[in-house]
Amino acid sequence: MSAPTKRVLLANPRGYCAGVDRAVITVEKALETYGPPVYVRKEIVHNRHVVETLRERGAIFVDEADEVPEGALVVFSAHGVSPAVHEQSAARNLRTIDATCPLVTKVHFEAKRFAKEDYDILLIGHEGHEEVEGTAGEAPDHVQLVDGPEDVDKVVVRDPSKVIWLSQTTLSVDETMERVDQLRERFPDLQNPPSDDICYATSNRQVAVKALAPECDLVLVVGSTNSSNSKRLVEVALLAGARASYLVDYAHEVDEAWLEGVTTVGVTSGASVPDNLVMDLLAWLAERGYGDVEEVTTANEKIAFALPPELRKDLKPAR
Ligand code: 2E7
Ligand code: F3S
Repeated sequence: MSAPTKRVLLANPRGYCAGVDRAVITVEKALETYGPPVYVRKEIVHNRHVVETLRERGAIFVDEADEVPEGALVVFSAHGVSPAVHEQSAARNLRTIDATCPLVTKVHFEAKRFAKEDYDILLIGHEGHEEVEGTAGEAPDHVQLVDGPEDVDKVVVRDPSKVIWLSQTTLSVDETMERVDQLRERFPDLQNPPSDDICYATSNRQVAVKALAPECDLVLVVGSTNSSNSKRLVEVALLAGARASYLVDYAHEVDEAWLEGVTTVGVTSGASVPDNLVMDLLAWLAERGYGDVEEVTTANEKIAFALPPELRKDLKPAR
């Protein structure tokens, strides 16, 4: 009997979202326009390769604004910052460019609006993640973080008829809905956000990996270990029926033992991952007999965001 044909199912959409594209171009254009050094508070996006490449071009990554020399230029990462960070930066006379994704800014507005209306805000998200710190920082007196299922019982609200949930943009859609159901059992009047906080890119990448996972013996997700949305893709793939799934930054991190007995390999990547890393992985797989690649398309993304206005005003017009 002949061996079954080895193949790759390649998820589409995968990789860069509009917010990442905008944030990475922001740092590149800031370097071109003002010259190095350009300071960046936190990783501009959670991808090792992107950060290392920008560092080589003259970006200096710092953890906090107080590490930036007085008067220097700093870019805020795509994950957003709290008002306290804006204040710290103003106190040090920093020139700032805010690369916060507009879809995160939208969640910040929601937090501010519902805090002003004196709601208790239940923010579903991962403790310690920069995005959650930024959003919660908009209304620290009104926001309670709900991370795992065990946090639901710990929530204390002042008025159960005035409670709303908001979320981090990069969560598992299904897990978040489970958490909302659990919260609603405790607070039947719990209000939904005015629009989805989990962004289009997060949910589209999860839909795509779900579509291919049941056919896969192995799903490889390209992404970094600190990338929330990339990690979610591994979990979603496993829950959708992939027999195994792993996160790798680079093709060379794939363990050849993972391919033993594998006919179909699914491939996708997180929203912070440049597609050349996926192409490298496809080449690596082709060298091992997985040269037949079929794309599984579940959405056609066309969204793009304008660059931050504070950068745009200094850009030379394109000829
Ligand atoms: C900004 C936001 O950089 P990432 O890997 O970030 P996560 O939040 O998934 O760790 O991906 C792009 C991105 C996603 N969300 C950037 Cl708020
Ligand atoms: Fe924005 Fe979603 Fe990307 S929040 S940075 S579009 S993953």
